[in-house]
Amino acid sequence: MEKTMQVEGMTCASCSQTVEKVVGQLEGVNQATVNLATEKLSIDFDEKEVALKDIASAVSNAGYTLKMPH
Ligand code: 9UX
Repeated sequence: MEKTMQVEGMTCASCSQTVEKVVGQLEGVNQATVNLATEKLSIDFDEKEVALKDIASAVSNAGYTLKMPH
């Protein structure tokens, strides 16, 4: 499935590349793309293999904050 969520804390292109990398490396994530201007992360992932909270943890470990949908 595909979801787009807000990420806080990204200020330069290296930030967004880091987020794309750490999320993209997770098992079950097929594609992770960041739009730095809008601070949005779009992820194509298999919800049977990876949970949103795992994606949020990876973003958090890299030093940024994923705003969880509610
Ligand atoms: Mo850019 Mo981001 O110089 O944490 S890598 S601000």
